[in-house]
Amino acid sequence: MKNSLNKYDVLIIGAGVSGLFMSYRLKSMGLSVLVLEKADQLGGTWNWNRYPGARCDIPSLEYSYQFDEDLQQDWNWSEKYSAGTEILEYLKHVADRFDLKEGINFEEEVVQAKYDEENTLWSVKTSKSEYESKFCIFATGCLSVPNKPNIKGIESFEGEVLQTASWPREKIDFSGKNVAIIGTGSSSIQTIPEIAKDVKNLYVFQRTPNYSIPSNNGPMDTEVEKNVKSRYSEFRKENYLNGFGIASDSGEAFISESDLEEVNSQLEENWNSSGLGFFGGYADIPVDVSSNEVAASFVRNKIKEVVKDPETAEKLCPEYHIGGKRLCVDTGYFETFNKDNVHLIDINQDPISQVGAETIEANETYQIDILILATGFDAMTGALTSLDILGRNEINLKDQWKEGAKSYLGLGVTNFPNLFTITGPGSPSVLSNMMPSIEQHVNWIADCIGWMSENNKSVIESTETAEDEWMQLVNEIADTTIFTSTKSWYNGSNIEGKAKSFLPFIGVPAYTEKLEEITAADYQGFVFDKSN
Ligand code: NA7
Repeated sequence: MKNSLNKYDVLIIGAGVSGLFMSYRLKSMGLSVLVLEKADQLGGTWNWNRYPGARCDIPSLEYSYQFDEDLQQDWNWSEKYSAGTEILEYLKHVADRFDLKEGINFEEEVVQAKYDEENTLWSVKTSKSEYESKFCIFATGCLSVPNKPNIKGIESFEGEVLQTASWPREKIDFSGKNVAIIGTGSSSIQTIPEIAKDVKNLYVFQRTPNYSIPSNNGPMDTEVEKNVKSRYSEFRKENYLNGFGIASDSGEAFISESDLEEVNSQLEENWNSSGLGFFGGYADIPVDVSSNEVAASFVRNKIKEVVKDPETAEKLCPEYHIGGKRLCVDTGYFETFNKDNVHLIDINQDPISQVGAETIEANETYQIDILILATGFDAMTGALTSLDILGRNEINLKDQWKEGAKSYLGLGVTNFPNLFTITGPGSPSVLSNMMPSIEQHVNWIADCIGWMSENNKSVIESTETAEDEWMQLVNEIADTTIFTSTKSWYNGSNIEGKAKSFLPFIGVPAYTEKLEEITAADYQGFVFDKSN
C-alpha cells in the first residue's frame, strides 16, 4: 500500500507480548506497520499488573520468546519464575534490540475500528487521530479489561482504591495501614503475602477460595538453564506436545487405575515441584470427576496442614473441581493466614453490605485506609467488545457476540474481513503457555498475509460454517472435561450479564495439528476476495 501519512498496510492494536512480536514479523516482511497502544509504555499485562508480588506462574525458561536463537541464548533470567518487573525489562530489551519502539504510538486508545467494504480498508479512530489500513490485528490480550465490581457505596470511600490490574507506578506505602482486599484469584494470592508484611491489618474478602500450589521459586538453577539452552529449540518443540504447552511431564497414568498410596506419594512429589503442572500430573485429573477429587482432596489436606486455625483453613478449602477455575501458584499464600494481622472474611456467609467513607461492612464494620480490588477481568472477549469494531454492513462485534463469542481458530471472525485476533476465543490461549501460543498465532498471521500476497489475494474472511463447526468442537472437547461444570472466567461466569460459553480450545497438540491441516489445505474454512 502507498504510504501516505495515516495509511498503513497493517495496524496492530496493543504493544504487549503479541503486538511487539507481530510488528517484528510484519516489518521484517517489508510491510508498513503502526502499533497503537493505550498505555504510556509497552509491556501489556506486565505493564498494567504492577502489584507487589506480580509474577509469572510459568517458568521463565518457557515464558520467553523463541523466535530468535541469539535472544534466547543471551538473556539470563534471575529466578525460576520471573517477577513481572523482570519480564517488563525483558520486553523493553526485545523492543530495543529489534528496533520496535519507533513504530509504536503510546497513549493512543483505539475507540472504533470500521471496515470500509468498498475500498476493503479498515478505518481506525483513536483518542488522538484516525488511520487506515488493509489489515487490522488485535493484539489486545486475554486478560486486559479489569472487572470493576458493583459494590454499594464504593464511590464514597475516601481512602485509596487500588486495582491489581491497573496498579500505579509509584510505590504504595502500606506500613501501619488497615487494608482490605476483595477477591482471591491468582493476583490476590500473589500479592497478599507481600502486602501482609507491612500492613497493620489485612482483611481478605473471599467469595470463592482457590486451589494453589507452592511455586518453590528461587534463583535460576544454572545447570537447568545450561541444559535447556543447549537444546532450546528441541525443548520448545517438546513443550508443544504437552496438552497445556508447558514443559511439565504430562502424566500418562490414571489415578483411577493406580494404587492410592502410590498416587499420594506422586502427588506429594508434584506438589513440591510441578507448580501448574500439578493439574496434568495424572492424565485423568482434568477429565474424571473422581480422580479430580483425589487431587483436590490432597490439596485441601495440605491447606489444613499449613493453616493453623481450623476455621480459617476450612474457609480456604475450595469445594469445586481442582483446575475448574484457573489453578494458582503461590509463594507463601496459605502460610500468610497464620499471621495475627491477616483476617479472612467469607463473603458468601457474610456478604459485603456496603463501603463507607472509611469502612467496609460485612459480618462487622472494618475501618480501612486502603481498598484493593483484585476482582479479575472481562476475560478473553473484553478487549474486543469494549470498543466498537464494525464489520460488514456495520455489524458490531459486540452484537455479533451477544449470545457468546464465536471465532474460527481464535484467529478470524466471520463478517470481519482482514481482521485477525491473537489468541482469540476458540484457541488454547489461557489454557496454555501464552508465550508460545502467541508466537504460534503471530507466525500464522504473518505467513497468511505473505501467502495472500504471493497468491494475489486481497481479502480473507472466515466462513460462518467453519466458525460454527469450530466452536462446536471447542465445546465438545470442553464437555469431556471438568472445566464446564465450574463457574469461572473461562466460561464468562465471572461477569454479570455476560453470555455463558466456554472459550478456550483445550489441547495444544490437537490445536496445532488442526491449524497445520487447515493451512496446508490453502486456509480451509476461510474465503478470499468474497464479493460484497
Ligand atoms: P480472577 O482469577 O478472576 O480472580 C478474581 C477474584 O475476584 C475471584 O476470587 C472472584 O471471586 C473475585 N470477585 C470478582 N468479583 C467480585 C465481587 N463483586 N465481589 C467479591 N469478589 C469478587 O482474577 P485474577 O486477577 O486474580 O487472576 C487472573 C489471571 O491472571 C490468573 O488466572 C492468571 O492467569 C493471571 P469468584 O471466584 O468469581 O467468586
